[in-house]
Amino acid sequence: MIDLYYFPTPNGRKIAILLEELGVAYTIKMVHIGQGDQFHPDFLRISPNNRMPAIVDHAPRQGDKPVSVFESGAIMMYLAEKEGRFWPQDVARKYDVAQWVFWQMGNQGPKMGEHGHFHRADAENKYGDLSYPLKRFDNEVHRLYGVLNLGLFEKDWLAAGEYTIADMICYPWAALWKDRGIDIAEFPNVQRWLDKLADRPAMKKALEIGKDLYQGQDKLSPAEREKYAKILANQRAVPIPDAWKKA
Ligand SMILES: N[C@@H](CCC(=O)N[C@@H](CS)C(=O)NCC(=O)O)C(=O)O
Repeated sequence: MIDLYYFPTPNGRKIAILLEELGVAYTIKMVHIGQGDQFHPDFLRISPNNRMPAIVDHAPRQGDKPVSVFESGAIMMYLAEKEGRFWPQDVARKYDVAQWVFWQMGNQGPKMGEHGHFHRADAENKYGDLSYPLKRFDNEVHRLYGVLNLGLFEKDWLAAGEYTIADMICYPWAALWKDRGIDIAEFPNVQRWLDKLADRPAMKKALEIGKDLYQGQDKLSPAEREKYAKILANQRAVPIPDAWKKA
């Protein structure tokens, strides 16, 4: 059984999509990041980065100790490798998939995350002139849709000639084009790929999980947004939790 430490954001959804596609049994452990659950000492043991998603696998292939993994890219590789699906292991195709997983983790996720961060900060109208970071991240997000569009040229899937974790990990952020001021008609290969993925039953099921709890910061009331911002903005290093220290 897999425990999925989850909150309904694009990074959380990546893992729910893969688990639904795999048809593997899992339990959702909600990590309410707007209420600070990510700083609980028990969760920090699993994910010292105080970010979800994370998993604990109670039935690993080797040994009898539960295995925990944080960082969505690593989690997807772990699950795909364990189940022997959605990640071909011959060297050429293995790294065709890996390069897109790394691209997502190093580019699409962080840049779209910062894009949202600075646009929200600008809307608060109290941080002075943010025109440079806004321009920087508007350009980057546009560039990254172009990268996906190139990657999908005359192809159904991003990598390995089949549906893999590369597609699953890139989908949840790419699907947010409307909120990001992107005209998807500019990127027809991405549009075609998004439409095909949105139609998959596993995708539909995964995207429903936790929808009642949260649908993005833009959908929060001003009071709720302020509550989230208090927890999510201005984070600094967390000391070793007292609960970790031996009595
Ligand atoms: N690189 C990480 C990013 C995860 C991430 O940023 N998660 C956010 C929600 S989308 C989170 O847990 N935030 C809690 C916080 O900022 O304290 C991954 O891909 O797993």
